[in-house]
Amino acid sequence: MARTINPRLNLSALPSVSDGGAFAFGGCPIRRFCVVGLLTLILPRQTFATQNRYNHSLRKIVVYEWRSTMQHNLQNTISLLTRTPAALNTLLHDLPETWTLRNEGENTWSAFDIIGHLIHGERTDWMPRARIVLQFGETQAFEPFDRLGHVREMQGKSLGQLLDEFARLRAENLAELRTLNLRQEDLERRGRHPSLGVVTLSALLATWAAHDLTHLHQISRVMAHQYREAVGPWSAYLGVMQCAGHSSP
Ligand code: NI
Repeated sequence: MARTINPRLNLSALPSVSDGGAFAFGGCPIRRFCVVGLLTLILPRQTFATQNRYNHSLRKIVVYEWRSTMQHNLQNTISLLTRTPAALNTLLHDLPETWTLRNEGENTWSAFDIIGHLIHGERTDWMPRARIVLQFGETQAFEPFDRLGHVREMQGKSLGQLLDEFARLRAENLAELRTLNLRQEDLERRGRHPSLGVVTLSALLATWAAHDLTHLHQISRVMAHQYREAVGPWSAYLGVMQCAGHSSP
């Protein structure tokens, strides 16, 4: 039977994760106490076996950080795309409208607008374009995306209805994507974007996932903006308050 050890003893032997700032054990004794205390609560009786697994996971994190980016992987894309509706629902459903209907000023979007935009993308962008690539290749350009299409999607609907609609459309699209059983040679097929020119199906699907993340990022920024004055001088320490702008829709 593996001997019980104190998890605190091995933390100092870990690779340079603590130097990367994620845990920051070094600088602040209060924070160090809190982090170690939290770990002690979470991991009350670590064994060598579990400790080794824990260290192995941290080593993997360090290795991932060394790599700049990952190649497109369809299963990883689907994993991300599957989670976005629930993430948005958890954050936004029944949240007071003062969070969800406010924007960053004239001609900017609220969280409500952004969900409408994501719905419009499910209807007109990702899978319709994937179908065009598979059917016509480069010979038929995609329809230009309507960046104001969300206005029609939102009319007369509550945020709860929009979140439900987004979840339903996303589930339908992912069911269709899985049914296609795309192979590597399919992912390398090329289509024609009306302004970017030739693009691959792989890049289109990777963009679908990154587009979710860009709008999660935007929602975070729009909502944080509402407390720009409320946080007072702390705004200088909040990265979300320093973000200069969002990519085009
Ligand atoms: Ni967008």
